[in-house]
Amino acid sequence: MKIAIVCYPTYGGSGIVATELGMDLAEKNHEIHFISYSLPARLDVTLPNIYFHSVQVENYPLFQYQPYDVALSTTLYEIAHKYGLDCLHVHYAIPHAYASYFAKQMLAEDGIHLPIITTLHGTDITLVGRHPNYKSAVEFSINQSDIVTSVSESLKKDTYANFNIKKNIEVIPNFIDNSIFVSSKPCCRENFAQPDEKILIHVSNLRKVKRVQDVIEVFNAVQKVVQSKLVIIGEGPEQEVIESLVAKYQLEDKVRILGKVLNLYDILGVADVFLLPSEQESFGLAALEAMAAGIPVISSNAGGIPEVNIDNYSGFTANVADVEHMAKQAIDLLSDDEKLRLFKQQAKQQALRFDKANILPMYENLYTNSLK
Ligand code: GMT
Repeated sequence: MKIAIVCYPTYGGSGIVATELGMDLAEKNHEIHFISYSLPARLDVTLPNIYFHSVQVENYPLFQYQPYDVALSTTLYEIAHKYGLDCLHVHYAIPHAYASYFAKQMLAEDGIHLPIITTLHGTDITLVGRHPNYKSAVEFSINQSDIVTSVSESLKKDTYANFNIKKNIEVIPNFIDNSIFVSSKPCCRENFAQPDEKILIHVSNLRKVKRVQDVIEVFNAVQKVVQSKLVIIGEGPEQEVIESLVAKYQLEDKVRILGKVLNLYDILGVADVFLLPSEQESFGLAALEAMAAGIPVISSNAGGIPEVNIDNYSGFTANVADVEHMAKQAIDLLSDDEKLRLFKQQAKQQALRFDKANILPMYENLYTNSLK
């Protein structure tokens, strides 16, 4: 099939899921057209069956805000004409579902039917999407999509609770290619910790919703009992919060902030515990990636996280902001090597449930159904 995928190109989870999905579909001989304002971070455009089309927005002085939605619907309209697309899969409702509705209407004027599949990812529903400035347009464009999916049961529930949705929402969880972790060799443990130290890790875009202050609070409590180091991967607006807490607790020698890294999966492999204390999280792709690398997750129980991280199996969950409980869970786990070994195995087992071999056919079915 000829499928266009619209996504954010940045390091966020929705862009990663869209990119991995497109590359896997291309490997299965579908023709995949990625459409975004710049090249998606993980996209390998040298692979067969992959095309990338950038959305160009002219900088016109009259506009205080450049109309990206208009440029996106124009690009979609043109690509659909030029390549004879079978369907369009948009990731993150704002503004992708909205722009695709207008592309669909323009194509309908030319006698072309282009089915739209919208995948809801998280804050497009739980945070930004329900803001009064966006809500009506988000609700409208979800209802106008031919097929709607969400990445967790929790997000599906939130969507029905926050919007007047007249469509069935199908849950298709995010996925991971576990085979990558079978052969990958953890790199450079010695660069992060002494052999007798444990390593805790956090990966995110360091936004408020991630509660990075809790990452430091938990680590501060853990390092008083268990010899350990903390590695933080990612960039974002809350970096200053991290830095000031690190200074407050004098943890400069024990915390490394690496920024965005290219070899995330190799670095994940050196860690013993992954921390994800988020305030909201529709799924928690970063936790799934950690589990696939054999790292147990200590997380909050927000949103869809408990669908991914099973309490007392692949790791532990606690109430949002309960740093004391999270620290205790981490200390218990890191102080018992036998238990840690078992939880590492169980984390890997749990990640297998989300293997791409199980999830990809669900999307392929949707595409086929969208043609009916
Ligand atoms: O919704 C966001 O905050 C952005 C989005 C992204 O692009 O990173 O993250 C969401 O989608 C991911 C992929 O489906 C999920 O793993 C994240 O849990 C989700 N983030 C939130 O719900 C906060």
